[in-house]
Amino acid sequence: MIWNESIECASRSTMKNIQTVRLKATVQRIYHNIPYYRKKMQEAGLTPEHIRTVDDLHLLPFTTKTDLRDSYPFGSFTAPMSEIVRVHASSGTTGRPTVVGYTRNDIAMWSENVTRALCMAGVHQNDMVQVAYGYGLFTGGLGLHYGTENLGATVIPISGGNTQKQIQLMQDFGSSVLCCTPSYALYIAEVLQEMNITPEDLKLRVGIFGAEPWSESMRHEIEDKLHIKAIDIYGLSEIVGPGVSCECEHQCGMHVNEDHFLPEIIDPETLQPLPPGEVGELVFSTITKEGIPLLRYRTRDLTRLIYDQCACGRTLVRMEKCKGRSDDMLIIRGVNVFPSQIESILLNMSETAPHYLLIVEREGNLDTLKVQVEVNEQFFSDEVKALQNLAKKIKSNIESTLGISVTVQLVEPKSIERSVGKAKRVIDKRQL
Ligand code: DLL
Repeated sequence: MIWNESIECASRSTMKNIQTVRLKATVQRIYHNIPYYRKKMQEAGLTPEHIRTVDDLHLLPFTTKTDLRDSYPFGSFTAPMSEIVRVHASSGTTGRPTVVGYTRNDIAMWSENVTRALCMAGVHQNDMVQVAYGYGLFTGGLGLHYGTENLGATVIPISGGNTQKQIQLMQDFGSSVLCCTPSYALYIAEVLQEMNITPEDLKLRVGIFGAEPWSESMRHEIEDKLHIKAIDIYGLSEIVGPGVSCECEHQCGMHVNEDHFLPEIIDPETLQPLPPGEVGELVFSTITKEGIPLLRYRTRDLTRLIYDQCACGRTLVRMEKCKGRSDDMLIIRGVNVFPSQIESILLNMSETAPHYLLIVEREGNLDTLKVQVEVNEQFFSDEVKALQNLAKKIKSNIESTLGISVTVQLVEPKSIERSVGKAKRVIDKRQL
C-alpha cells in the first residue's frame, strides 16, 4: 500500500513546484528568525528573494552541527516556546547535545513520514509492531510509535533492552514487525537461539532497522536468522528523526520524503554539489518544519541519490544504503577505511559471527589496525591449527581489499559486548 500516493508518486515537475513554494517560505522564516543564518546569508550577498526556485538551493550557506551547538539549547528554534510541544536531543559523543523542538504540526508531519515508511516496508493495519528502539530523548522509539498509531496498526512500546521479555512478548502477542537497530536485531536472534525458539515459533514478518550503518551482508544475516524481510530506515534527530527515508519492499535504496526534506549530495572537501549518481556527503534542507527548520544541514553521511523510477511506483528519489560517515571513516596509514568494508568481509565468511570490533592505535608514527572478531560456536570448538588458519584467511581477505596490513584476533563466541541501541564498533585510541 502507498500511504500518500499523490505525493509519493508525483511527477518530477509537480514535486519541484511543491518544493519551490515550501523552500521559499522556509528561507523567509529562517532569515527573519535566526540571526546566525541571516548573517551567513548576508555574508554571501543573499536575501530571501535570491531563492526563486528549488534549483537555487545550492546558493544558500550550509548549517552544521556546530551552529546547533553554539545556539544550545533553543537558539535555532523559529517558533515561540508556547508552540513547542516536544523536544528531543541527540547525545553525540562530544560536546553539548543537539536539541530539536517540534510544534504540533511538526509532530503530525513526522508521523505522516513514518507512516509512509511503514507502508513502504509492507506494514499494514493488522500488524502488531514491536518498537524496541529506545524511548526518550532519542527519536527512534517515539518516532516509530506515532507513525504506527497513525497507520492504525498496534504498537507495543517496549523500548530497547530486556531481551528475554522482548522475546516473550513476541511469542505471546504475535508481533509481526520488529523495529530496532540492526545490531540489536542480531542480538535478539542470538538469544532466541539460546532459548531454543525458532523463527517458526514467531509471527515476525518484517524488521525496520536503522539508526546505524549496516551492510548488505548484515541484512542477509538478519533475514536468514529471523526469517523476515529486513528494511532499512534512515533519519537523524536534527532533521526529524526516523522516517526521513525508508526502503520499500524492493530493498533498492531508501525513498526520501522529499516534499519535506530536500536531499543534496556534495563533495565534503570542496563543498560543491556533485552530479546525480555520485557518492558524497548527504545534505538536507527541511522545507515544512516550524520548530527548527534547517537549510543545507551537513549530515556527514556518505551515500548517493538514485533518480530512476522504482518498481514500486513511487517517484520519490532514493538514497543508497549509507556507506558510513565522513567522520567515521578511518584514515589508517593514509588509506581510507570504512568499518562497513570490514563488516562485509567478516559476514561473508561462514566461520565468523557478525560481531566485531576495530581497534586503531598508533605505535611510534605508525597506525595499526586490530580486528577482533568472534568465531562462531561450531567452529570455536575446533583445533588450534584450524583457528590459526582462519585468522590467516581473515587477515589476507581484509588486506587484499583494504591494501593495508592488519592484525586479526579471534575471540570466543559472545565475548564482544552486545548493544541494545547503536553498536560501537570502532575504538580509535589515537584520539585519546
Ligand atoms: O538515529 C534516528 C533514527 C532512529 C533513524 C531510528 C532510524 C531509526 P540520531 O541519533 O540523530 O538519529 O543519529 C543520526 O545515525 O546521521 C546516521 O549517521 C546514522 N543513521 C541513522 N539511520 C541510519 C541508517 C537516529 N539507516 C545518525 N543507515 C545519522 C546508516 C544511519 N546510518
